[in-house]
Amino acid sequence: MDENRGGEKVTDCVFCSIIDKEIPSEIIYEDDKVIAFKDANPQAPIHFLVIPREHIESLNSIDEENLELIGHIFYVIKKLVKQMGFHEEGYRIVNNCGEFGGQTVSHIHFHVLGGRKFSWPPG
Ligand code: D5M
Repeated sequence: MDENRGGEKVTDCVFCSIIDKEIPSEIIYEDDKVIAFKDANPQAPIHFLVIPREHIESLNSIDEENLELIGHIFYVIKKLVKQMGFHEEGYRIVNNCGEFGGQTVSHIHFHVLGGRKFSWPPG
């Protein structure tokens, strides 16, 4: 188990298993607070997820203690898109929250999508 996860592991959580390297994933970035890895079901030429090591179920579970973490996630996204070279053409960040929001994995995650033009409104 990852001793640096910042919270309890949830045994039936696929993203906790990715953090603990119990299941394979294409990790593109990690630090002591977050990891980023390629989405297994990409919806764009570039599609990765950024998640906290701490198991937080969704945006509904965020409180004041998590504000720095959420800011860190967005700062990591900004650095990664710049490093990967698609910051100027633009990109989309998505957080699906709850059933109506389309959330299928109950470990908060931010989708980063790029490499094509996106339409609005989303489906
Ligand atoms: O998005 C959950 C996303 O998580 C969805 O785009 C697929 C992705 N996913 C699920 N399992 C894996 C593994 N094992 N590796 C990489 N990506 C994965 P949501 O917003 O909850 O609908």
